[in-house]
Amino acid sequence: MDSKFKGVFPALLTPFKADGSINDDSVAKLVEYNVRKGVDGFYVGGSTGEGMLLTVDERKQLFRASAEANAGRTTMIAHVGTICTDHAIELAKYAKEVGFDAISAVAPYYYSFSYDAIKNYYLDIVNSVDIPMIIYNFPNASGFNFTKAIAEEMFACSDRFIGIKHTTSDLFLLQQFKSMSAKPVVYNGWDEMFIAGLSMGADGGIGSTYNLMADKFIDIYNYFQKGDLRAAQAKQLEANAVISELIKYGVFAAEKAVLDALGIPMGDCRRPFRPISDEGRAKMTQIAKSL
Ligand code: MN9
Repeated sequence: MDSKFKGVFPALLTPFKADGSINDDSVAKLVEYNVRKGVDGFYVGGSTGEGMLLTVDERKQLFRASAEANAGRTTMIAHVGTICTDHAIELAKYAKEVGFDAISAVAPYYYSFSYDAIKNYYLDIVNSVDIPMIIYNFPNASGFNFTKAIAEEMFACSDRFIGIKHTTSDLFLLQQFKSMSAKPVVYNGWDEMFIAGLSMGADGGIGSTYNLMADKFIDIYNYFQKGDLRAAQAKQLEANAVISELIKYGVFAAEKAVLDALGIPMGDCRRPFRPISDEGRAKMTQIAKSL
């Protein structure tokens, strides 16, 4: 596996201006802020990035703005998943064109598509563009749970499948993915369990809370690699003290409020997400000072 896919990847938040359009300027600031902290790459336009609430054109705008800001310094993964295969293909082609290293997609949701439909969705996407694909396994959101057997079967169809972003607390399954003959790169999806995911074999993590505290996750990763589990655990507990507050107020809106307080204007989340409460914003301003 290519080592550029290992490590700590913020699931990039998408900043909006007051009129609701994407704020390219803040995309650049947020990318810069995290590149300087030493992240290994970015996962753009996924759940955290409100990808499914953006138009296809906006998703392209986000890919372009983030790739330009990154300027080849770290590994870029574009989330192109949607329920419409044609849109996903259009996004995948665009991601490749603006320099992304890989694409990723959640399984198509809402219609309870058959396994055959889901498999062909992935194959249609990977056959449309010659960059690697990282499957996004998020059963709570997509309604479809990859098993090791299903993943084996899909990975056998194309060597463009290189990894799995695993957003469930089933870390036995994470380890089972790691034991596949295709040797996929596997990312931990719940930030609050990063050290646990690493213990079960994760090669890194993709997370929303990394946007504002990547340093803590880089520390967890590095301590873990050195075998200093006590120090890694202490950092995880520090991160979790923050995460437990973010979750109370709506995680993405709360993360945006912390970044606002740190000087990167993020705006609200897109409707139907609700804006953060005044109480939540005050709390996030306090958290920003503590970081
Ligand atoms: O991409 C994120 N997943 C979702 C990963 O938000 C669905 C996580 O980073 C969580 O936001 C985070 C807080 O629960 O672990």
